[in-house]
Amino acid sequence: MTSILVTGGAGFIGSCFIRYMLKKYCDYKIINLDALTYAGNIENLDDVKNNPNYLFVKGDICDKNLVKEIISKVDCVVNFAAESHVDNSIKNSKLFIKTNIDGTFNLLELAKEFKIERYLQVSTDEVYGSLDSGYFYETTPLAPNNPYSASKASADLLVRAYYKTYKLPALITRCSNNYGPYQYPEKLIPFFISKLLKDEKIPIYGDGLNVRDWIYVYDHCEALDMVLHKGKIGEVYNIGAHNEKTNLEIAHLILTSMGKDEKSIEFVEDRLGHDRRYAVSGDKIMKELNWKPSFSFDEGIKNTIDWYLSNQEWIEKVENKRQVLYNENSCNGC
Ligand code: NAD
Ligand code: TDX
Repeated sequence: MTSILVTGGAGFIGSCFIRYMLKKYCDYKIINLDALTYAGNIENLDDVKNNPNYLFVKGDICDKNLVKEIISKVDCVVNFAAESHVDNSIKNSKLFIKTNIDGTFNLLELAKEFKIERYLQVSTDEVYGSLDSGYFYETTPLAPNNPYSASKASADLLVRAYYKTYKLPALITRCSNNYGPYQYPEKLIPFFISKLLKDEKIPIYGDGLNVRDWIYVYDHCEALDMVLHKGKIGEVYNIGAHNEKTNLEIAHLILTSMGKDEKSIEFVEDRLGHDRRYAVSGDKIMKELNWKPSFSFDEGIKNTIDWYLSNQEWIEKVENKRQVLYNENSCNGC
């Protein structure tokens, strides 16, 4: 394996993965195909843009001709590209169906045609739905509860079918909630930091007791590298770090770090179909691939909050970009 197509590499996790891979494997070539939606920011990879082993291509994973041209030049594919925000999917799910399902289908078809060595689908623990106690295992039935997770589960099923039917050498990972630098400030942690920087209140959905299982983005990328190289073809691997926190716990932690108190909290209407708790078992990847997370939650969250506080220009820039794209795409008078 020497050349990899990474899709969605200008986003939060994809950019961390590309940086990680270029640093670790100095003989690998990486092509980053990204449509640069509001969530994609090419400057996230400024530090590697002159690396001779890195090439950026602006484009859509649904574009058959473009993907064909790129796939014919690589050995493997790692698919991060997705619409990734649950609240957006609840407002309008159309783009989620297009990118997350049609886009994956396009990649799978071409990966089959060009006999790709390995295809890795970066999925999420949200496909398992919600659970009150215990953990999601790789054998837990899929039960997605919102349009985002339904689109990711659909993509997972297509990947499985391409492995079973065509022997496409595919793997799937399902990771828990990521946090870290460069996450678009719509997701809980950067959104709350961005609000507090503007002296605004932070909106907690419902009672704030929903639980998420947090993993530092670097650890996720390390696990993806492990699965890509050593994972057994056709298998699913959960990735998690056993850091379960309620949203209120996360809110208090951020408030304290930023010298604020609970007067900055505002309880708002609950998210529709709001999953109560996610918690993945990482037993399989830990036992079979000998992977475990390196970052404690305390260390990871400190790095993360420090990064956003030192990179407020980045927050402003990406928030402005969404506004510009929104204005360009909105239809006057129709
Ligand atoms: P993100 O929204 O930050 O990045 C998505 C990237 O995909 C952006 O750069 C965007 O421009 C690009 N993109 C979107 N549509 C595209 C298209 N049609 N063609 C090409 N590029 C396109 O998302 P993220 O948080 O980095 O998540 C990456 C992947 O990991 C997603 O597949 C997501 O489902 C999965 N995942 C995320 C988390 C999490 O906590 N964020 C957890 C588990 C799994
Ligand atoms: O303003 C908010 N207030 C609030 O209470 C926001 C943005 C979120 N929340 C709650 C909803 C969730 O219980 O915080 C929790 C986390 O919300 P998100 O950051 O939107 O993440 P989540 O819905 O858990 O999904 C995330 O993890 C799985 C990612 O966005 C997905 O891409 C990933 O697959």
